Amino acid sequence: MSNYHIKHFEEYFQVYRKSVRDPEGFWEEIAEEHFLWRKKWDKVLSWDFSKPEVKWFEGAKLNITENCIDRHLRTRGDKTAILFEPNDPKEGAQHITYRQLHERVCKFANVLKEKGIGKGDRVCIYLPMIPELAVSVLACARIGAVHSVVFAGFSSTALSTRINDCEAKMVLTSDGSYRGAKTIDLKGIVDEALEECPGVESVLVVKRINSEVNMKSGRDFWLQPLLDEAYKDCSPEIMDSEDPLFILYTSGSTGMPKGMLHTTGGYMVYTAYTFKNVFQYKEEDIYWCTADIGWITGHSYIVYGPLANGATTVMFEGVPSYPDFGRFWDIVQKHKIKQFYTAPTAIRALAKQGTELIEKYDLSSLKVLGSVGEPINEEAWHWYNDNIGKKKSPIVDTWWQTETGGVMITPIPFSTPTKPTYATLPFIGIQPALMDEAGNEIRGNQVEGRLCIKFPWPSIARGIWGNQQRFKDTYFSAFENMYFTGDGALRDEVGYYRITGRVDDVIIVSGHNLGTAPIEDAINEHPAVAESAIVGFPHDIKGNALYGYVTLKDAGEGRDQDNLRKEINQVITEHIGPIAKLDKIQFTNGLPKTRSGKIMRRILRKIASKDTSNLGDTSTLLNPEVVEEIIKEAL
Ligand code: 6R9
Repeated sequence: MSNYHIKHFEEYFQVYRKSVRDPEGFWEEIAEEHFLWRKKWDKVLSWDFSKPEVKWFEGAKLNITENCIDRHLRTRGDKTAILFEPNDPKEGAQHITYRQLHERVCKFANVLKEKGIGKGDRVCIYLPMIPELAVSVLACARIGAVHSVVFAGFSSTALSTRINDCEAKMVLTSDGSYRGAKTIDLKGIVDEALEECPGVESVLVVKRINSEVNMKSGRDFWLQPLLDEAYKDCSPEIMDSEDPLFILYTSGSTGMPKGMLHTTGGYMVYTAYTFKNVFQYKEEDIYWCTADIGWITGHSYIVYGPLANGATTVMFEGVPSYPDFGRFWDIVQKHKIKQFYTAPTAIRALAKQGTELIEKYDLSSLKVLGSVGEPINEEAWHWYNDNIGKKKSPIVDTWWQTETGGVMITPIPFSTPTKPTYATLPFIGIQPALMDEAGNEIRGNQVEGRLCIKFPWPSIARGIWGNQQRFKDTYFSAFENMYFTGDGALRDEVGYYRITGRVDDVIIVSGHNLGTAPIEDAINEHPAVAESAIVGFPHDIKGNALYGYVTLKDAGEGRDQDNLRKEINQVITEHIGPIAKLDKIQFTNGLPKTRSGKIMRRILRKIASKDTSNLGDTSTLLNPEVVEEIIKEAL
C-alpha cells in the first residue's frame, strides 16, 4: 500500500487513521519518500495554538523549485509543464516543457538578482494569466524572495495598500492584459498605485498587448531585453523549511486585508499530496484549474501542487464567455482535459446559457470535476454532474481557505461516494471539530456547529504579515486550542460534512438558527431564479427577519413580481419550513461580488438594514455599479 496515492475507500480510512494516530510519523514518511531535501529535518512538528506557533520539518533545507522543476528534468524534461491557452483562441496554445520552464525560471531569477532582489525581499506580482506569472512566482522562490501576487483585476488603491503592507521593493507587471474583447491598462494602474508607494525601487514590465505605456526612467524596465542578457542557469537558494514562501492577501470582515504568510516545506508537501489524491492525477493527464494565480487556488493548484507532481497544468488567460460561452468546453475538447476544477459561480453562469453550446463539444476526456470557493448549491451540482460530467465523472467539492493553503474537506474521487452539496470527509491528516457557541465540541452525527480544526496540518498559514496579534485574534481565540475557520458546517448521519456558509451569515430568526446557504439553495430551485443572496435585518418581534436579493433568469422577465414572491416563499416553505420564509424580496439585475466571485453579503446586509451611510470600499468589487442600483430600489 502506498500512502502517497489513495485508490479506494478502505484505503482512505486506513491512511486517515494512521495520519491521525501518528501525524508526525505519517507526514515524515510522505516528506521523506516523495520530495527532495538538501538536509533532513531535526524535528517533524512543533506547535502551540495558544501562541499561536506551528513549525513543520524544522531544520530541513530545500528549495521548492528544485522539487517543482529540476528533479523532473531527467525523466520529464520534454513533458509539457505549463500549457498556456491565450485569451484569443486564434493565437494558439503554447506548450512549455519542464526543460524550457527550468531555463525561463532561471533566467528570470537572474534578472531579479541583478535588480537587487535577494532572499527575504518581497516582490509584488501584478500580472495577467500569462506564462510570466507562473515563471515569476517560481523565479522568486528560486532565489528565496517572497512573492505576493495581487490579482490583476484589483484597483490601484487595493494594489498600493498591499504593496505598502508587505513593503515590496519591486513590482512585476505587463503593459496591459486581455480580457475577452477588452484590454486593460495594467501599467497605468501600477503607475497610479506607485504614487502612494515610495518603497518600490523597480518595476519590470512584460510586453503583452503592445500598447504605448509610460516608462519612468530609472524605475521601469522592459523585461525581455533583461532576459535576453540573463544567464540560463541559477543555482537555487537553499531555504529553511520554515522560511517564508509567499504572502497572499485575503479580505477580512473589517478594514485592512490580511496578508496570509505561508512557508516552504510544509506547504510543498501538503499541496503536492492533496493534488495527487484529490484529482487522482496520472502521468499522462492534462489538468486544468480555471482559477487565477492571484488567488490561493491558483498558487496551490495551478503552480505548486501540480508541478511538484510533474503534472501538465493549464493556464487560461481568458474568460468563459469569449469568443462565446462554449470556450471552456472548446478547451476541454482541444486539450483532452482530464481534471477540470472551477467555481460554483462559473458553473451557475454557464448553466444560465443552456446546453446547446455544450453539445457541440466532445467532453469525454473528463475524469474528475472539481468545485471550490463557496458552497455549491444543489441545482448547480446536478447541472455540473449531468451536463459536464455526464454522470460519470465524480464531483470533488473541495472546502478550504487561503489560510489553510490546501484542500481540507473533500471527497477522494473513485473512493468517497459523493453527495450533492457535501464536501464529505476530511482529507488525510485533517481533524475537524464542530463547536457550539459555549465553546464545547459537539460530538456525534447529525449535528451542526462552528467548524474548527484541532491539530495542525503542514500547510496551515503561519501568520498575518506584520500582525501576529490579528492572526491570534481572528483564528485562535474563539475556541481554545483550535484553529477557527469562520465557517459553519453540519455533519450528517454518516459523518459527511456540509459547509453551511460563513458563520457571520448565520441568522437567528425567532430563536432559530438559519444558514443563508440552504435558503439560497432552495430559492435557486425555482425555475425563474438565477441567483440569490439572503441577509438578516432587524425585526421588532422576530429579532431578525430575512431579506432576499434575487436575480431572475430570462424566464422570469415580465412575470408578475408579487406572484413570483409568493412562489419563492412557497419553495422555501417546502424545502426548509415556513420559519425560513423571506419578509422582503428585492429583484435585482445582479449581486455585488468580489473578484473571486463571492457575494458581498456585508454590503447587502447594510442595505437591508437601511444603513447605507458607510458601505466601506466597494471599488474592488467585480460590479460596483449594481450597489447603486440595489440601494435605489431597496424595499
Ligand atoms: C479556496 C478558497 C475561503 C472561504 C471558506 C468558505 C468558502 C471555499 C468552499 C467554500 C463551501 C466549498 N469556501 N470552498 N464553502 N464549500 N467547497 O476559496 O479560499 O478565497 O480564502 O475562501 O470560501 O467560506 O471559508 P478563500
